[in-house]
Amino acid sequence: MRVESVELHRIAMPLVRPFETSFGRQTARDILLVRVRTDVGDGWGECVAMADPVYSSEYVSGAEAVLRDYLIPAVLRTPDAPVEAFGSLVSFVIGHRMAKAALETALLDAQLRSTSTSFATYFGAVRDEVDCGVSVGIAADIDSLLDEVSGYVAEGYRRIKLKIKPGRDIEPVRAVRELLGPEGLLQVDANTAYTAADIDHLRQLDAFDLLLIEQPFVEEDIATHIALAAAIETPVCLDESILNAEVAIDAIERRATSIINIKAGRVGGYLEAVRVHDVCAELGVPVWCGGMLETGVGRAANVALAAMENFTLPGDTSGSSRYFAEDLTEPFELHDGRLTVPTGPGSGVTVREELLAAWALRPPLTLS
Ligand code: NPQ
Ligand code: MG
Repeated sequence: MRVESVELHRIAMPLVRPFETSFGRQTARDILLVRVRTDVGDGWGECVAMADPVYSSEYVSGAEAVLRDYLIPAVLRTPDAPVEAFGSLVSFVIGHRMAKAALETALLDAQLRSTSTSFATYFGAVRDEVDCGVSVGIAADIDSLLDEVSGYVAEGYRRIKLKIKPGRDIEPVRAVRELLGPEGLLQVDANTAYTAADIDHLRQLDAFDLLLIEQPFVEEDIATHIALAAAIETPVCLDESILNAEVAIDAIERRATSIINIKAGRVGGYLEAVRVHDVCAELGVPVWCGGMLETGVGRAANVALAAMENFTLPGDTSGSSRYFAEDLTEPFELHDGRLTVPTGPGSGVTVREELLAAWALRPPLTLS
């Protein structure tokens, strides 16, 4: 495979409902897509960075700049390299994992399409469908929260994740636990909204039989996660803190986390995501697939990843309609609370180019 050119597409997609987390309220998704054009065909990757640097230090215009100025030029200087060499090709760039992941995924898609191999086969997936959960934003009040959760339960979602923050935690969780009954799978995600002073407060969550509490403290603060994990029955799960397989091993060995959320964008790509999966499996730590409000391009790859053996908890792999009225690819639809793992070459989905043009924020940038 020889890379001939790389395109950056920037599109806007309205969300079907505002999504509020401890870091703010989103009403639209500002999306950056990478297309690689090679002598054996095209490949697509989606950058999961948000419009603003509020989930992590990355943001979409920054990702676009580092792709344009560093990552894409590095690939164009070594256009024959297989995707497995991409990590070392761009290791001179520190961080910028979401930007790297988008380009690596596009290369992987092109490479696998050329040999008619699916992402799932390449990852070593063991399932042909995956259990789906849904992430529920912070609601205006308990009644609207219960309405929203009831709708997702009716759609078949197998696990509910509530976004929480100080002052919007114990009572919403209590209400949703009552709605779901004792058997319903329920977990919470704080997106770093708490501090060490909140450990006693968070212990109240033990009353609600949660699957886990996700990332209560800032990314760099492994120590406070260790302290919470020792003080609480509810398993602690890290998201933002887990930047690669080595950090995962360290956090597990120090007992900061007993379950891990894997997002390929956050760890620099699907190849590293597979490594995180593998080290967690060796250490007996279950994982689940996170989500970043992806279009069908990113969703397809996530569903393939979630079909690996140690993804034993339902992921934030929701249906397309959870976020978008219309998807950029063929839509992902739940069947009995599950999504079907794509089997076609590469990601197995097709970008609807007429929508790409209709939703473009600006003309694509082509580098060659
Ligand atoms: C999480 N995702 O697990 C993230 C955070 C998140 C599905 O809860 C726009 C783009 C809005 C990406 C809101 C879920 C977002 C976003 C939240 C990611 O922490
Ligand atoms: Mg999270």
